[in-house]
Amino acid sequence: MDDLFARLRPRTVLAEGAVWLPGFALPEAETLHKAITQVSAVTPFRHFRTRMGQMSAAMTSCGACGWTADPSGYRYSRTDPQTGQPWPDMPDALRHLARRAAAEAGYEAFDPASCLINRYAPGAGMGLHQDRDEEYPQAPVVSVSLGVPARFSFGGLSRSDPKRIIELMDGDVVVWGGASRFAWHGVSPIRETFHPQTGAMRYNLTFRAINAALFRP
Ligand SMILES: O=C(O)CCC(=O)C(=O)O
Repeated sequence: MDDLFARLRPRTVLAEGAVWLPGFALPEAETLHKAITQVSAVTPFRHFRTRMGQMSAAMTSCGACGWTADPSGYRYSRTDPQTGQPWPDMPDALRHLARRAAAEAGYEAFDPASCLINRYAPGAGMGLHQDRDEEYPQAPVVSVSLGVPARFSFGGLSRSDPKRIIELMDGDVVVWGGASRFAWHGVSPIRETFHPQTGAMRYNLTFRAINAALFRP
């Protein structure tokens, strides 16, 4: 049955430098859920408020720095503005998974400095955007999906470029770097459905290498 599923959802190149690895993280799902629980017990999920309004996905981070947002902009910081403490270390299981996925997609040297954890309740999504805050274009973004499915749009370097729309399932990984590092992408509002481990929620882990000169206290 698993083999059939893998054959129906094969490894897929989405664009030059961008690879979709269906089910890649599934064997580690249990460990990943534990890691999310541990991290969020120390640095709770929160909805950042930006110039555009409150983000619908709740977020937290682990690693040497974490992504934060407020009405003045977006940045990576060494400490969580909510707790005033450094972000928790990135659990080894997360780092290893990200490195293995990057290598599988052709990025052997990837070493993530940060893991952003997004939690989507039904109706939450993420508008089309590019990941530009890292200033480390040589490293890819590694994105791991857990829980209920999501419709993911992946386009080109211009906002108006045609988009590939794929259904990301529990355990799927997408890696984008090289010619696709600044591809526009987004997540449609999550539909009301159920997953045995996450209930109605979807979690997404995005791993990134970041120019350390940018870290703010
Ligand atoms: O949730 C996802 O699949 C993508 C998340 C994302 O685009 C981001 O964190 O920048």
